[in-house]
Order: sequence, then C-alpha cells, then structure tokens
Amino acid sequence: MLKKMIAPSMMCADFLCLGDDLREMKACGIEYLHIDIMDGVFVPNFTLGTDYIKKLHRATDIPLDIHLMVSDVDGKLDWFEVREGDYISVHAEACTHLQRALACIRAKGAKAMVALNPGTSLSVLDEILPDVDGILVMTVNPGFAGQKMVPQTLEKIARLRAYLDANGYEHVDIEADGNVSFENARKMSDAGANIFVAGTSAVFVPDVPLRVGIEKLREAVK
Ligand code: S6P
Ligand code: MG
Repeated sequence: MLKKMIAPSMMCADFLCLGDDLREMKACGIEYLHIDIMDGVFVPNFTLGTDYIKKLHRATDIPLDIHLMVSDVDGKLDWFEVREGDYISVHAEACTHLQRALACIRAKGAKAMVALNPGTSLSVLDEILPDVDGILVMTVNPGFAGQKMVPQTLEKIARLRAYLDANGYEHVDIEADGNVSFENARKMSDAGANIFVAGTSAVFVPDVPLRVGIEKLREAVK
C-alpha cells in the first residue's frame, strides 16, 4: 500500500508566521508543501507565483507539490524552478499537448502529475499513464479554498485506484485536493487516495496549533 502523505496548502498559511510554520511542518514530518499557482484565466483567482517557489526552495528541504492552475501551461513550464523530488501537476483541461508537458516535467527532474477537475472524465488518462507519477483528483472546482467537496469525486477516486491497480500502475499516487476535512479525508483514504492537500478544512484553522491539525489528519487517513 502506498504511504499516506500530507501536503499543507500554502495559500491557506498565514504569511506572517511562515518561518515558524515551516519549522513546525518539518518537525511533523510533512511530506510535501502544496503550492497553488493560479493565473486568473484557467481559474478566476490569483495566488502564489514563481518567486515564492524559489524562496521556499531556499527556506526548507520539504519537497514542493506545485499545482499549476494555468492555461496554455505547455509553454510556461520553464518559468518554474524545480528541485529533484518536487511534484508538478498540470491540468489535463489546460494542456494542448499533455503528453509533451508531462515528459517535459520529468526531463526537468521533477515528478509529473495530471490534475483533473471534478467534471473531467478519467478517460483522459488512458493514453498518458506511462508518463505520470501521480494523479491529482480535484474534489472541489479549482480556484478557491474553503469550498464543499463535490460528493461524486469520492467514487471517482475509488474508480481511479481500481483502474490504476488493474493496469500495472499500483505505484501511481492519487492526491485529493479540496475540502480535505478529517471526515472527508477518512473517506478519501478509504477510496484509495494517498496524498492529502490540507487547507482550511483541517490544518489552517485560526487558534488551533498546526501540529494538532496535522496529527489529527494523520490519524484520520491511516
Ligand atoms: C483550490 C486549490 C486547493 C486549495 C485547497 C484548500 O483551487 O487547488 O489546493 O488550496 O483546496 O483547502 P480547503 O480545505 O480550504 O478546501
Ligand atoms: Mg491545489
């Protein structure tokens, strides 16, 4: 069984406490930092950018999980600094040349992930499974933190896990992103997800120490 991993969503972090939070996440054994990059075109919002990634690379050795919600992403991959062990995900809906984008990510030394919106069929994966290390299943429509899970995405995760396992891709990670509350995380984990994006639903909660949320989330998905 794949290791269960937690990826705190850095767009939900309090930037004024970033240094302390990074040290706490390292002490808690956090596996990835989830970095949402939004371009105001593919999704109706702006968030983090290329310089933030550079700064995080210098501030911590926790691998980054860079989620590009960016249109026409194929020609923009070189804008992003990557370190070996980082994940980069591109949306199938935003790539004209999906296979080439995934190969390009691997050629840069990162791990390649495809992200799928709730309304996108798993069938878009049929031709690119040899090119991916992970699949990011959006459990909300991308663009904002603090939304409610789209319920049918749970069954989608289960169908994806079964499909990967039946076709020799047992090693491919499934990441769940959106409204990963403790309750939803348990269901996502039972369905077969093994990377959990932790935002306002679990670990970035006012007046609750980060460590408390992380430990509770680990318990929920184990
Ligand atoms: C949403 C983005 C996500 C959010 C995360 C927030 O477009 O891709 O990574 O940061 O979903 O978590 P929560 O718990 O507020 O839904
Ligand atoms: Mg995300």
